[in-house]
Amino acid sequence: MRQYDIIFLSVFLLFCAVTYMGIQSHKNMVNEHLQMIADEEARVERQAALRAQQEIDDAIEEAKYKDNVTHDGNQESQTYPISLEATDSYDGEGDKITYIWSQLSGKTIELPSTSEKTIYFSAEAGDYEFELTVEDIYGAIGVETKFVEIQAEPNTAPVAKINVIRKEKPEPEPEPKDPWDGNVDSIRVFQGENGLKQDGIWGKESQLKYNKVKEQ
Ligand SMILES: [Ca+2]
Ligand SMILES: [Ca+2]
Repeated sequence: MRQYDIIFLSVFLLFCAVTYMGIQSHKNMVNEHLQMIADEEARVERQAALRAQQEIDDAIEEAKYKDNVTHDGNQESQTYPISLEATDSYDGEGDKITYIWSQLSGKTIELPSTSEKTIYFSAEAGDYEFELTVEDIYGAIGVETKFVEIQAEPNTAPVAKINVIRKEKPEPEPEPKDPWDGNVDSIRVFQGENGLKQDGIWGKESQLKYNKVKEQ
């Protein structure tokens, strides 16, 4: 092979190698770009799904009946009185309708009736879901569910405050009336036991002594 041919062949092979590498590099770039598009589409889909779920959650929150147990100064009572009313239910033709109540979620409540137009019961704090089914005489039915959120009895902690002042413990107020309803004999017995016979019928010393004895 002539020297000229060798040079030409070498240049050609180098050209082929560079071209191949260029094509591979381009393919890699295209693949990376396609992957980025796929990732972006997946991200958009995830966000759309999250938004849709959030809208459902917001709608449920908005439709919820919310209230809390009334503060009544008794920590033993933690229930909330509830009435579920179907009074706004109606039939387009004015057909007679029947009512069926059921509880779908939440701490189980024994409903006093499942077929009255209005039912009453008490529930503890928590989340509940109730369902009302109305049925006309043709067997056609309408259904509505209602979310109820009852929060715990509201309560705040008491506030502790200390005042420091210079003051001696005051003497207890004397009991002005004797405990024997003026029975002099009984008063005299008490005074005799306590060395107070010189204190009149029910003097101040007797009153103070009686208070001290009562405190012991
Ligand atoms: Ca209470
Ligand atoms: Ca009807």
